[in-house]
Amino acid sequence: MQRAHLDWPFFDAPHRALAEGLGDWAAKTLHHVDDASRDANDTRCRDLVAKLGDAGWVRYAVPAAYGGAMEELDSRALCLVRETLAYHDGLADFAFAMQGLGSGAITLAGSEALKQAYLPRVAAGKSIAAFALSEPDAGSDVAAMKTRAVSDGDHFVLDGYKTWISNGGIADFYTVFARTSDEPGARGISAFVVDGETPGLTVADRIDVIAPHPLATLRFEGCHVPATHLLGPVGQGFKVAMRTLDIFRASVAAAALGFARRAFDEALAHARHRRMFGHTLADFQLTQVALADMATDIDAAALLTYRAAWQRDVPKINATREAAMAKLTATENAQRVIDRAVQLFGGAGVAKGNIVESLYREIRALRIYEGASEVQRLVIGRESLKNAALSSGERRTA
Ligand code: COS
Repeated sequence: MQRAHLDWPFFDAPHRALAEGLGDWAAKTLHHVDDASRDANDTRCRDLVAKLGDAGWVRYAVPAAYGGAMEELDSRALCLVRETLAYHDGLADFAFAMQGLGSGAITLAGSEALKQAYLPRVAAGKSIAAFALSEPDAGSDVAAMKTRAVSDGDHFVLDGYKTWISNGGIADFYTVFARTSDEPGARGISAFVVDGETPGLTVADRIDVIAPHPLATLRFEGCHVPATHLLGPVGQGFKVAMRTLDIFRASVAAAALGFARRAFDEALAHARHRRMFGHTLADFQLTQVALADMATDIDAAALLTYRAAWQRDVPKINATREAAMAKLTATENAQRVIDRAVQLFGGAGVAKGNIVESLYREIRALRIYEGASEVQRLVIGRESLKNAALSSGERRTA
């Protein structure tokens, strides 16, 4: 994997050391695996969480006070880890990402007791995390969720369904969002930590997708969750979800970047060695045009991704718009890059066992989950209008 971008001014020395150390470890330890059965895939996912935990890489998903590697959740480190893991093994990236997304709301909004109880085990890879936001009738429109959490004093009682839950069925705990009041839209939603073994929480269905990973629909039926497991104040759950997504959306961009870089490297190697019409594939200008577009798509995605991460980490300016731009561009560009790689491979590009074939399936979901491309456009448009209103307001009051 090329590392030239590590010289960019977005990074500090610890980031460069992280990318190099993880890159060397991943090259020795990981590899893309095709189409395991559901059980084998669950087992591999559990093993990867443990392996990444033992090697210390999951520590980047948690702050230092709770067993993490860096003082605070560092977007650039999260992105570098995901980019590197995705390059080598999609399921390893998934395993790491879910530790971060599943525990992110605890880091951002959990009580000290919850942080102490959950985060060190997440960082060590000893506890598997999951994020339960979507519902059958509330995907992009999160505020339409129907799962209810009713207080009975010491507990909240949860009833409803959550779907498309990554790690559903194998997680040790879930960050669950549910409606605690009838206030309209986003206002009546609260966030909770729910242990996987809690009575009343069951797996209603497992979902098989084109790039297999643990995924399920969860059913909550009279599921009693201690009131102390509330994340942030009652009614603030929507904001907790959005703040969590603001961090992890940039890391989805980074994962897409890792997949794209891998496809590009595979395509370059293939083009340099594949002979046709008395030349190598790389000798044809048509091939060079394809490679040029791939390289440019990759750099554009990388610049937006690390700009968003840097903006959150260094000047600490709200990066909602920048993270949305990064996710939109990196996932759409990666889909194009991988598609071109498949085309350069010809028939071999769609054959099982070829890495570009698995990347072709792997990338598709990233344009949908954690905010579909359409939602990212909505976020970018709204933020742009908000900024325009703010600056014209400033001019009027100046
Ligand atoms: N950080 C903090 N607060 C935020 C925020 C953010 N990034 N985005 C919105 N909010 C706040 C708003 O400021 C608003 O607060 P007030 O009521 O105090 O004004 C509140 O949250 C509601 O915001 P908004 O009106 O924008 O919510 P909408 O219901 O219109 O939803 C979208 C906006 C579509 C952007 C949101 O539902 C979304 O991101 N959907 C995709 C969800 C997703 O990623 N699903 C995948 C799940 S993980 S696989």
